[in-house]
Amino acid sequence: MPANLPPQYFEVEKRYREARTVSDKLRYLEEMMAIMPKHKGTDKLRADLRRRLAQLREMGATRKGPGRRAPVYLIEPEGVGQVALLGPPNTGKSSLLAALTKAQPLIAPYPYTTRLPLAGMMRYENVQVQLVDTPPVGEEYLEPWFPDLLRRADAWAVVLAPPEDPGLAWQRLCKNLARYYLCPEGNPPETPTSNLTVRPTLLILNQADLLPEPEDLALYLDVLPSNYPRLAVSALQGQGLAPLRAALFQILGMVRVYTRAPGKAANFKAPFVVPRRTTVLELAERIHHDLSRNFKFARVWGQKTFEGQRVTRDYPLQEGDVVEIHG
Ligand SMILES: Nc1nc2c(ncn2[C@@H]2O[C@H](COP(=O)(O)OP(=O)(O)OP(=O)(O)O)[C@@H](O)[C@H]2O)c(=O)[nH]1
Ligand SMILES: [Mg+2]
Repeated sequence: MPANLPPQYFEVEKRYREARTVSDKLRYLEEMMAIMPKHKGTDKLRADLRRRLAQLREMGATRKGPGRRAPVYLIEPEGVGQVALLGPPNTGKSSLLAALTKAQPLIAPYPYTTRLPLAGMMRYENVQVQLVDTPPVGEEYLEPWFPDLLRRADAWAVVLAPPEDPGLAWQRLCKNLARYYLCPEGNPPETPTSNLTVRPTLLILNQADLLPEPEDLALYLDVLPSNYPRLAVSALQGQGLAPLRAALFQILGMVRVYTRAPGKAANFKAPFVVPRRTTVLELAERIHHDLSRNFKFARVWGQKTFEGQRVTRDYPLQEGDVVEIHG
């Protein structure tokens, strides 16, 4: 047995042995490769895993015809948007993914458990948001796919936890991200840089159950910058998860609108999810080209003031609007 295999290797290996599908087996083998330390003692095992990977890939390829399977870190976007969960080690990123979606990530009391990203779909009322759990961001070098994954995400949710000072952890994280030209929106680097990837960001203080006194909780939250949405939650006890679902949708900057045909009721189960400030004409264009070409006016029933009022083509849609387009 090669020396120094970390405990999570054996957990993943167990899942690998129990996996029934080729794609699950592939996923766990890739995870085992990522977890395994690279030194002389693991050379033989590494070669053995590589051989098994090649065999499995071949099986996968013959089953699905030509073309290679995409690597696990290329996550196909699904749902109305993708939010990456990121942060320092052991804060509960994987626990949150497990609490909010049906995904089953590895969760363990030691740091650096997650080695590869894993996606899950989170339901929020009538929409699905894709969450991606990621390996921890520490001082060390990030594998190239990691910043790429963060660039492809629509928004980021930073997961912090006591007892570490979340203000300091946040500053350290921003510094680490800046090395890869990644910047949470509203926190520009001191030296202006081009090629920055800026993403709307939500701050989550997880493990709030460890701070049962309200004043302690307030103390921890207050050190986080107030220009970001800040939420205290507990993945373990399920505290604050309903507002977190809403916040994870809202950070995407989208609104839900509903269409109705004249004289018919709107279908509230199937919203159009469009970026904030989308105009009613842009919505018409999205539904059908003819609808925008023949656009005359629209009627809007809104949450606040509108009750079937006529609006012009440049009316910016609001969350919850019901729209009737007249051509
Ligand atoms: N008390 C408490 N413990 C939690 C909570 N969320 C997670 N934990 C525990 O914290 C430890 C780390 O959880 P993970 O979900 O693996 O954390 P992670 O951020 O994914 O860790 P890495 O992948 O290593 O970065 C586990 O022992 C969890 O059971 C929480 O809300 N409250
Ligand atoms: Mg994890």
